[in-house]
Amino acid sequence: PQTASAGPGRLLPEGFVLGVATAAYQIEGARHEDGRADSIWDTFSHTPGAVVRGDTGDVACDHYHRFAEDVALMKSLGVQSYRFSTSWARVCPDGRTVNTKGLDFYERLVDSLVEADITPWLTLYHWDLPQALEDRGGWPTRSTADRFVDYALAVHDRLGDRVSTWTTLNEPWCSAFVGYTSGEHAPGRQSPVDGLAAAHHLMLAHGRVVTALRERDTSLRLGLTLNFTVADPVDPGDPRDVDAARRVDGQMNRIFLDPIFRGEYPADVVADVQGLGLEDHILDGDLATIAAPIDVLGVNYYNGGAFSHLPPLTTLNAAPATGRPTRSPFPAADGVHGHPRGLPVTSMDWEVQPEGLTRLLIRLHEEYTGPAGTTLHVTENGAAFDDLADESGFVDDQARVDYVRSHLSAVVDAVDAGVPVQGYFYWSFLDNFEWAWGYAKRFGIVRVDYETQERIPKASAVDYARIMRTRQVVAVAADGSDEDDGP
Ligand code: GBH
Repeated sequence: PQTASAGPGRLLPEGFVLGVATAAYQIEGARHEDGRADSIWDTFSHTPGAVVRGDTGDVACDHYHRFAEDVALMKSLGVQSYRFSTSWARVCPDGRTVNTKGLDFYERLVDSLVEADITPWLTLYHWDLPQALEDRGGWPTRSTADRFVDYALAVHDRLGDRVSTWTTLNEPWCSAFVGYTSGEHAPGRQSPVDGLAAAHHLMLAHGRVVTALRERDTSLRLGLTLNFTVADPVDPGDPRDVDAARRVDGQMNRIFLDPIFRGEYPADVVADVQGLGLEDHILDGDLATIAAPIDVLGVNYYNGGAFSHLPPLTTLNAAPATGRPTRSPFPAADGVHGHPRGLPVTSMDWEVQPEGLTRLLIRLHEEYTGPAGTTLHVTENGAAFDDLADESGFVDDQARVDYVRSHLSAVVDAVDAGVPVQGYFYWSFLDNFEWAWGYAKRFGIVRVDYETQERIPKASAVDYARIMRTRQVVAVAADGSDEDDGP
């Protein structure tokens, strides 16, 4: 098995937290209930051609009505912490006015988590901007950051006494560059200029909320989640390939890491995007605000990639969900191409490369979080596979079992190397609305039957429950060998 190098059992570090993650638009449904108004994802998913098969989040997993059942299932599996997001459009439907009924839902959810002894981990923004704010310019407009502070404080007013970990943004790279530059996600704009403006205002919104929450309560654990790729040159001896990998690393990873941990945008990225207006948006004091110290960096890791100046011989990882024309998410990486390396891939066509996670965590610690005294959590890691359910709805997803074990083992490797990684959240608890792919891709350890809304734990949920119970990444047989090694 992929985990053989880990040695029999492989214990998780003491105090290491295991959890599961979701996001509001992907699971809640209840589109217009109790005063919720549309977000950019409602508008986008209802736009013909934007999402595979025309799927929308109108009902999704109906979690809004089934949260108690979902929390009970988490508890029965032994989940220690639950990472979820609040929907801005539920809490502030017009982008400004607080809707107490929206907050009531999150209060019910948090109370049931606390009651079940599951630690809530709250994300304020997982891509669902109120449409009312997009109509006023969206993230490329500076005032959206002001509205974000008002919204964050309203959520904190209600839940600050019961939630101790607050992360501002999930993956601002996706919000900015998949939403406003490639156009594959809501709101579907296709502009490098808008993407860069959005990125800066997202960062500003993050820094302002960290500052405001810190002023209110110094005991909160504050941070944000970034998505990372580990970009390798196809030919490390070819300077043009090295430059291709540098651009991807710069425009996906360092464009967020450097302002947060060093108070400046990386000079090479600034040079690459010259003429696209980034500097026009940086006002006095912004960089200091963005660099407000954070306690935790959430790391979302799915895959790395090899990049070259040469086009690949076969196309891979290029097909967007719907075939709708999109552009590159990178504002300044023309002529940069991802190349398949012959690694196994998931049904998203993303390469399975657990050692990339070890390298990423070590690098983050050495270059960014270590010097800043910030700890790390893997806030997302997971895979979609072509799940086949039997008549009872059970999915024997051994590929996902291996995926989780090998990536957890990669995290333990990083801990062994001295990186303070304190937890791991599997993405996702439930099969759910996978953005432009709709319900066509399933990431859950729990299967959702979208006809009946039945939840059926997969083999991967059973194995994850075992890991949470035994604290061993790999099951150990009585003779001390890995159980799956076979005869
Ligand atoms: C996360 O984003 C989201 O937070 C979550 O909502 C979502 O459901 C989940 O992942 C699964 O998609 O260039 O082809 O190698 C994923 C962020 C960023 C991961 C880009 C893949 C590179 C794809 N993605 N990344 S590729």
